[in-house]
Amino acid sequence: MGIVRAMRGTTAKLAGFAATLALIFVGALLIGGAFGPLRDGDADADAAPAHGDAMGEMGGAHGGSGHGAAATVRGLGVFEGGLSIRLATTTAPAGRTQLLRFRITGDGGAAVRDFDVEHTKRMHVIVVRRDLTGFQHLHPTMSADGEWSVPLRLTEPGTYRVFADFSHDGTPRTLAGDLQVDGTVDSLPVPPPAPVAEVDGLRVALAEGAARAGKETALDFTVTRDGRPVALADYLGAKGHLVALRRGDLAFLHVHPDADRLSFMATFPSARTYRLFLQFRAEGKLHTVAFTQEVSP
Ligand SMILES: [Cu+2]
Repeated sequence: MGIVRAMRGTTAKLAGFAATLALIFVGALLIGGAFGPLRDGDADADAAPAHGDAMGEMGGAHGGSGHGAAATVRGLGVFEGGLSIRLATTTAPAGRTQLLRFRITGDGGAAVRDFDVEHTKRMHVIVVRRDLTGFQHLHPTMSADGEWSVPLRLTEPGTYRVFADFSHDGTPRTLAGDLQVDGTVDSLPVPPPAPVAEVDGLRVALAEGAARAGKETALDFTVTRDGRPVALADYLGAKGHLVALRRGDLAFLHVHPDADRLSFMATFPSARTYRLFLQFRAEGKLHTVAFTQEVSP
């Protein structure tokens, strides 16, 4: 998703990454079952700002180089670079489809209407509950007066983060606001890391590799069925899209895709647990699968 870094010239190459699609996904259920016990400090560890997070700001202006540039985190607020996200409503009913509506406004409160195309779309929306479950990737449509809307159904109560991921005047932005679904919330722990996830009978493997804060990390996925590689169709201009969210504050990470493989380069800004939401198209369907990635100092 939007996850894209705005470097001109590399736009096409990067076009695949980031955001993308529209399947409701209950990550926890797909990842292999049992949730592990919480580690020490799990509950509170994410409340404090992580050391090293300052790095996340460095790439924000997209002046950076390509792979290997400083990590960029976005999506931490409703305001960035003079632009705001304004959700039409901040509450939603459980289990009922309704229109998610919002505007991106600039100075003076006027709606922005001229968005750049990124990954074949002018706007990418990611919705996820605060506990990193219920991931959805949606592509809304814009009315003439600048209001974006898309049908949204949230089955479980809780607080959801709504990310609007787009590019404006050549600069990628991710703005985020909260949406509340009333009811009794059963928060789920983030599943422990597992190298394999299954979705729709497909086996998705994440190649083992240590992830260190501030260091570029390759995230290589393979998809097989019954031990045989599965052909991947293009999805939003690449072989797949990956959204990485940091546990605790749901910082939205830029991930750079390799256009030809299900491979991504990510620089995690801090030691922390991240949840990776991978989306790819195979066998005529869009699939979404999630992995937990631990990043060490
Ligand atoms: Cu998208």
